[in-house]
Amino acid sequence: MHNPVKKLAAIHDLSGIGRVSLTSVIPILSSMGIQVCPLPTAVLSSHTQYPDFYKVDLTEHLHPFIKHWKNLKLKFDAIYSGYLASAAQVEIVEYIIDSFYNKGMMVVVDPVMGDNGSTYASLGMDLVSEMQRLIKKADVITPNLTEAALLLGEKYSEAIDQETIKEWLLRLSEKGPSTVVITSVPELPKNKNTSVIAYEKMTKRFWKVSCHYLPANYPGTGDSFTSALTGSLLQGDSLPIALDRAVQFISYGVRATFGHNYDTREGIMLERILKNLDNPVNMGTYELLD
Ligand code: PXL
Repeated sequence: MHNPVKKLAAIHDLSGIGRVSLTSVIPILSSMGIQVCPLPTAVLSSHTQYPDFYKVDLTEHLHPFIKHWKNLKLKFDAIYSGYLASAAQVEIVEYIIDSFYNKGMMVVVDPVMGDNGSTYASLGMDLVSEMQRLIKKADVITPNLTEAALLLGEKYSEAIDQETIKEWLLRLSEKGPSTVVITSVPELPKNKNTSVIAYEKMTKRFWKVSCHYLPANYPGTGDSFTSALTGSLLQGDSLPIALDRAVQFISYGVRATFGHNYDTREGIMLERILKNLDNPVNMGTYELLD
């Protein structure tokens, strides 16, 4: 059946505190006119960067959820996975992609595993090898620099040059995805700018969007970035425009939050900036790299 409103299956956790995963994915994509159908991988009291969080892993419940969805004969315009609570969930995500496959469906995999050179608490290293397999089924992947290094078995270093990033993008795209976006790439001199760099296999083009770096670390910005990027692509934008919109949205969120004396673990104040998703990109800053 045709979806008058585009329909997206969102396979992420639901964390009560900290604006990560479904609490970012749902408002962002809904604001962009996309229907989000959540398939929660886990329910947590907060994200895992707070001490003493409580986590309920939903691995054993996912197949019955999917069975019901299959009976409903749903057609998804996109499947978008993020934080998986166990390595065993990778196989389940692969099953969902195969079960709901239709021509024209976009598969977005954000291989959420870590940031700033370390892996998130409560995730095992067995997730890494499983995630290396999952990205083969994706059209779009959005690892941050830490996750890109894990996927390629490379060492994480903040002092990475652009040529190496381009080589990593090519190597990741050779595994399957037609679009690879690496986020949180520090630009030298240190702490001046941060950028996202992307490769599009069809056009063989590399794109870069930079923004000014502010010295604060907000959990969930990766989830918000990939959600805004996915929404933009589903709305029909080109990759560089989608990158621009997503970077501008996150920069705006960081700026809206940074001036307040606020617990950074709560993430960016999404509620204040959701309306920006309606704005056109008026001064795009994307660059085409040689
Ligand atoms: O934003 C990534 C993320 C998603 N889900 C959970 C997390 C984190 C990062 O800390 O803990 C549960």
